[in-house]
Amino acid sequence: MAYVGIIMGSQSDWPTMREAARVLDELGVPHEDRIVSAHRTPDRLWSYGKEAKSRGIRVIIAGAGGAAHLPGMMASKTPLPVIGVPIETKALGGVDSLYSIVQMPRGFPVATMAIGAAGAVNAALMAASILALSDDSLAERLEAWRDALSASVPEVPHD
Ligand code: RP5
Repeated sequence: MAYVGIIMGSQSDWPTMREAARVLDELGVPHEDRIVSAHRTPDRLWSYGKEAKSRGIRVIIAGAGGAAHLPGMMASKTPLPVIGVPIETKALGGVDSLYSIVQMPRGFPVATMAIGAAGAVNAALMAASILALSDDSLAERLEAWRDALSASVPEVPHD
């Protein structure tokens, strides 16, 4: 059963959102990956939001670009924590996505990450850290992942 739902507004978001999927795979966190567009498939958004919790999903990662309404609409529809990933855009560099996702009205939060691939990776780590609160084995794997990243950073720069 998937614990994390990775959703995105378009197939074109997958190269970014796949980074979240990759990190969840590394951490052994089961996830499902779906295209759910706030504008093009609103009925799919509605039913996904209505059913995610009862299907066993615990955290939703939502990536969208431009007029990026998917994370916010999903936060309105589900009590689950929603982590938003602003997709980088050609026209405005992803600032449009960032502002669309981050400026939620009070009452319906979206935990908004950085623009692009860094945001997708961090969304996966944030989802994992939420799940790790009630999963000691995952907490250990997450700590090891972080330690490995720290160990990979050289102390001295090289040419
Ligand atoms: C948004 O529109 C999607 O999240 C995507 O980032 C953007 C462009 O979508 P495509 O025109 O590439 O399908 O809904």
